[in-house]
Amino acid sequence: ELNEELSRQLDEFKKMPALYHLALKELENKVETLKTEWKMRDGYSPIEHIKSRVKEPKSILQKLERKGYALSFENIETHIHDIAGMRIVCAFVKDIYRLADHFSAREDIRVLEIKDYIAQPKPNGYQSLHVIVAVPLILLDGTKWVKAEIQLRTLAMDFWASMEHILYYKYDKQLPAHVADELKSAARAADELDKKMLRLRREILELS
Ligand code: 0O2
Repeated sequence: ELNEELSRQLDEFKKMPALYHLALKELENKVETLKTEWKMRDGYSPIEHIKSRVKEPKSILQKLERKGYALSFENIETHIHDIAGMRIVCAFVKDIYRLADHFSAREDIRVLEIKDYIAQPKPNGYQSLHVIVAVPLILLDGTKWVKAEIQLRTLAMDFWASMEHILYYKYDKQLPAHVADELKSAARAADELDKKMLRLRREILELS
């Protein structure tokens, strides 16, 4: 019986990367369509760029352990939301919320959870809107809704998060206090830059 369960779990593990890749492709296609449509209609798209990735098995297992769950296929599916991950970088903060609202209104995307680290940045200064979604994959046995995490950020937020990622890993997860303070102040500077660009945009629009 144990062997049967083990072999079922192994089968599920083997299928996993392909399913998440396919779900990401479906999601990419939806977002590309939006981007093109926006460009045709308004002359510009609020989506600057898109990046997606499937989480490495090693990182999935590390995250599961960090969260305190036993290793099983069910625990991975239930508790790890970002196996399929997409990052959408936008020009302005309001574009981020516009996109999130659009996702919520669609029938071919289920919004499961929204974590608003823009309204409430993380203690280290991290800002992004995380939208956990499920997208339908039509398989031979029927429709399977596959989870994905969409991180929506402005260019300034993305710049900060990318730099923080580099610096954080360089210090092997132990940041000296003054570096952490400087990083937080850099996050505030990024936020100021976003606000300044928004003010400039308003002025420019008023000119035309
Ligand atoms: P990687 O290597 O980027 O994939 P939970 O809400 O606890 O169930 P989770 O997934 O821990 O789940 O939540 P959270 O906080 O929404 O973070 C998910 C992802 O957001 C992270 O994935 C990062 O990609 C990004 N992120 C969150 N906080 C920070 C931060 O302080 N700095 C940077 N640069 N990115 C951050 P991973 O798996 O941690 O990492």
